[in-house]
Amino acid sequence: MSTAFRFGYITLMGRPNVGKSTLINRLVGKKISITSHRPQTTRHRILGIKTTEDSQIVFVDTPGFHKKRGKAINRTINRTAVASTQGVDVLVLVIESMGWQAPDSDVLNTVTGTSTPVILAINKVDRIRNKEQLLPLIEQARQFFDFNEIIPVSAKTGYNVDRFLDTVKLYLPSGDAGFPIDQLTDRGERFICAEFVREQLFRQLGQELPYATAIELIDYYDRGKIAVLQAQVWVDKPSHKGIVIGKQGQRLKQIGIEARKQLERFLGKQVHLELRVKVRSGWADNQAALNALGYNEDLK
Ligand SMILES: Nc1nc2c(ncn2[C@@H]2O[C@H](COP(=O)(O)OP(=O)(O)OP(=O)(O)O)[C@@H](O)[C@H]2O)c(=O)[nH]1
Ligand SMILES: [Mg+2]
Repeated sequence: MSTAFRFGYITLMGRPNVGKSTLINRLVGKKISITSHRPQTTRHRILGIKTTEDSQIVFVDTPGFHKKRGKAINRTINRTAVASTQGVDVLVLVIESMGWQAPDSDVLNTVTGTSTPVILAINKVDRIRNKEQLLPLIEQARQFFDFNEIIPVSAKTGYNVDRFLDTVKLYLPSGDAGFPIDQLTDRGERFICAEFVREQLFRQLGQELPYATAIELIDYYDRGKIAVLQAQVWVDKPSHKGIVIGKQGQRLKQIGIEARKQLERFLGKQVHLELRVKVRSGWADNQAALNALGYNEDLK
């Protein structure tokens, strides 16, 4: 008889920008979820699947929860974040090593009274020189909540990520793998390709503009050695269109170049990417547009 194989779901929750998606990518060993220094980069629930000899752990990446309500898209993103904390085996609250902030408590408040084990991951410990500096933060965190475990990590360098994995695994029930062992995510190539283009909007556009954009993948053909992708960048206003395109098309070109690099790495083949910009006024506050872009699928 085989020893107990473990299978279960672990949600990474946290305020925007603490490094949830970077941590998922590190855990899975491949970039499946986009990251940027801007808050609310992640807009969907994305599964990252880690299969080891004795377990299959399904990590659930969630959008950063923030209290401000804003447009329909912000409400949908928050609902997705909260819905993703339900029905899982373990919750991991991700915070930054630089200190506990009020929005960390807001996230914790969304799971008040939960009977699910809650583990605290203190991320970005590469940002502090001396690990002893963490002790006051750990003490403070203990007073806020009775965490089952507190584990410092760096998603960026990989510090302590193996120990994190070994520890969280112990909280999973025994059970057979729920996914094929070579599957890394529940998301298809089309979704991830559109996300890689959106990542560049988040990384390359200034101020509020990334929040007023979305990506629609129009076409995707796989021609063996080369993948051909056509994507449309949705913007909210005609004035945004000019900014995204830039002087003599330079901005859009740069977005395309960087997105293509990521896509080629992800798909393992040459990519031909065509980008167009389209004005869809008010899309971010329009439920039908959000449905068309798949923003409500995570809530079904
Ligand atoms: N120094 C350092 N930076 C990190 C680490 N982990 C993530 N980052 C950076 O923090 C920023 C946010 O990372 P993300 O992974 O996009 O954060 P997130 O929590 O998924 O953010 P949202 O999707 O917006 O909620 C990026 O610039 C990352 O490169 C880390 O361990 N150390
Ligand atoms: Mg994210």
